[in-house]
Amino acid sequence: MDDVVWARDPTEGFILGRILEITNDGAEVVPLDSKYPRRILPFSDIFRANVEKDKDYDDNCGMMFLNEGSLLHNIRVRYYKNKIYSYVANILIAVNPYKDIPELYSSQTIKSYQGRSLGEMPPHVFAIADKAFRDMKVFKQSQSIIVSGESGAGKTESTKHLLKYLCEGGAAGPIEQKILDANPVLEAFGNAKTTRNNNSSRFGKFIEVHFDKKFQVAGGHISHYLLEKSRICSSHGEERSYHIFYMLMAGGPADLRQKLGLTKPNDFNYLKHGCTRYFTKPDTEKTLSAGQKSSAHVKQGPLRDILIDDISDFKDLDVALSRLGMADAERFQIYVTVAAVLHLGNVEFEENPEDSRGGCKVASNGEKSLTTASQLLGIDPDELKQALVSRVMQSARGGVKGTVIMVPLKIHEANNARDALAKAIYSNLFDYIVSRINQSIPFQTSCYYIGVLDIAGFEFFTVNSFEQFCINYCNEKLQQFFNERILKFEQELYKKEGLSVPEIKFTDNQDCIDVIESKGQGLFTLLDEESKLPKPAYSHFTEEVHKVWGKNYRLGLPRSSKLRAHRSIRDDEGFLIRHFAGAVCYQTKQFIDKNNDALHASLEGIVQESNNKLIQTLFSTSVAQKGKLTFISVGNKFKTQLQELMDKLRNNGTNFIRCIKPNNKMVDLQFEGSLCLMQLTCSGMTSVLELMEHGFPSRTHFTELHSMYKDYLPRELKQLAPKTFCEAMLHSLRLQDKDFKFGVTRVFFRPGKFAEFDKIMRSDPENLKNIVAQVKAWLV
Ligand code: AOV
Ligand code: MG
Repeated sequence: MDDVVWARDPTEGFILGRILEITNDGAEVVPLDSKYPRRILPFSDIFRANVEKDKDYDDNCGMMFLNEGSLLHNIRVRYYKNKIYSYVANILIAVNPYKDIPELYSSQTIKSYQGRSLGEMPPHVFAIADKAFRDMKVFKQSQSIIVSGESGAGKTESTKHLLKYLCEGGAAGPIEQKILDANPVLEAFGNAKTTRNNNSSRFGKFIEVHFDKKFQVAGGHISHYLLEKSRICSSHGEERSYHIFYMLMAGGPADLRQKLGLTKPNDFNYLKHGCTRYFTKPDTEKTLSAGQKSSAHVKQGPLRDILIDDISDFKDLDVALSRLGMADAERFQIYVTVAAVLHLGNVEFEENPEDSRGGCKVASNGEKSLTTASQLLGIDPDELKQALVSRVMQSARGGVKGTVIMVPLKIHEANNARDALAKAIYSNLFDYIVSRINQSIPFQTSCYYIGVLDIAGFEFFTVNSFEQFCINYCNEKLQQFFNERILKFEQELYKKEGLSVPEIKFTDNQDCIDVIESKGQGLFTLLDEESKLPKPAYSHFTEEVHKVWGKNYRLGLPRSSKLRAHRSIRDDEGFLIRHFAGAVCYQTKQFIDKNNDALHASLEGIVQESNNKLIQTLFSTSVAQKGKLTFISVGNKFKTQLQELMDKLRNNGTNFIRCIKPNNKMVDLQFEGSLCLMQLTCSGMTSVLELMEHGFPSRTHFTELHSMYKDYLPRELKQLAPKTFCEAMLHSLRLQDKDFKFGVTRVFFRPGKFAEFDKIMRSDPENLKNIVAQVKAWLV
């Protein structure tokens, strides 16, 4: 089989074949399986293969040939054996199994990973959690675990398992329980069913678990990023809005629903254009009381996803909120606020024939909703009405103060004002809930923390808007950090330590980041400048973008306008960015709206003066400046938050988990090769593998190794200088010379070899005696 190669294939990713003939710049390959056609491929699409029947590797670096073909093959073979995890050196690859694998996450399994080096046990998220925990202790440094991958790849599930490991490692005390309780709450308010994932997180989060000086859990902190606001006011097709809306209607007690005027999703404008089903697990249904069963809207439509269960999720949410310290009254206020958003959405407008300036009024079928919404929000219905259909402006003429004038709004303007209010209420509620969770898990005695980042991966859809722009910018930054930590750092280290390892090429993406965030003229700045103009227009913004960055390689015209090469840009278009993971066209149409967090002043004023205390609180922050501002930049806030996050990540030790989605159908046992390969490439895994083929992925300072193991040895050996100690140890063990190398300050191990070493050191005392004897012999 030695002439067998991996040949690139558009659907499988790679298939096995034999080289028939070498051509000028490639070769003709005949696939082993005759169902695939022969092909002529460039050398960059052909890799050496060494396929042993049924064999797979825990660490992809353990294979004989490290290349894209063998990586994909190993991951595929393992996937079909239910081994969803594997390593590329210290990076964990996790393939979403889309099914429960028994025992994979049991408490027993958790125990079996405690205190074990990476590589000693089969690959697992628990192994990464334990590594982070041990690194925190040994290096006295906070740690981050960066979980990435595209929508539905399994980031949030992995995050939950990591937190469970960190919090349940000992006995889960009250603080640990609260950190775990945060999750159902965040998911209820921040997750939704999309076409890609039935439980898609529509926000990013960084969850810190803080430890005291005894390395016991001391508290926690959650930072959240970019809740998707457009979803609050609309959902389409098979998608839903945030789970909480459906949970309340499906699972809320009858008297609560009655007080809140909640009927069924179909009755609400914000929900009715999307999927309006509730989800219930088949077994939950059996346990429902007869009364619940007969209520018209409990059983709607087929049971599509047993993982979402709106009825039992509501119960879990309610319990979690109360354990987090939110008593009955506060929880009630939260549900009131959620319901208010829905009623607000039902306030419709129609032309006002009595208004000569083309203004509008609340339509007759919207009056009732207006009243309900006002009641729930604790505000006067007439004032709300007034604020929705008109806008107070200070005339520029007329001296210092200016004259206050009322400008009537057109129907679409009133719709926008209403939606802006609904979005502000809901997203402020989300902020509030996160801050309440944070209050209940304070961390005064913290010394170090382990932070888990769960944020959406690179996105490119048919239409990409401001949300994709922000998330892809974030991924661009994270990719740079990954390159910095793994690739650049690796090369520089080898060089510094005097190890000769060939240079690896990777594209630095700083130039792309510059286009987006640079101070004077970055896209975020251009957008903010446009937003501050008296009459901002997306077409003008788009023009500016091309004027400033048109000559830069990273920026281009969107595909559709490229076809009409020399015509000017049409105003429904935008720009294209060549990201590290591929080119994406952004449609700028809604950039200006989506980038603005400000409510118009009259609306802001009303909610601030609400006699509902929660509503008042939601709008109490920065009262002073906010009331006057007409523009609050979403992009700028995100940029700042991301900078803070990057600063944290740079100060911490790092662990990466790359999640892979095996198919788009959300089913088990289906591995689509090319889809997986693309994700491996986008996440930088294939470049890492290339680097590792020649490298030494685990390394430890002599002093660290010395302090880790000195206690296993008799006193006379403990006193050796760290470097001598390490040399003596390694040469005395049965490790082969090619498996490790001595640098200037550290010892380097080939993949998996450090675990072997660790195992020998921690083995039984008899074996240790042998080692001591060998060390002594080596020293003389
Ligand atoms: P995501 O967080 O990466 O997407 P999730 O973690 O929500 O993806 O995973 C999506 C679904 O895949 C889950 O609801 C589970 O049904 C299934 N799944 C994921 N990991 C596992 C696992 N280890 N074992 C069993 N099933 C799993 V997004 O939030 O959309 O970017 O915005
Ligand atoms: Mg998620």
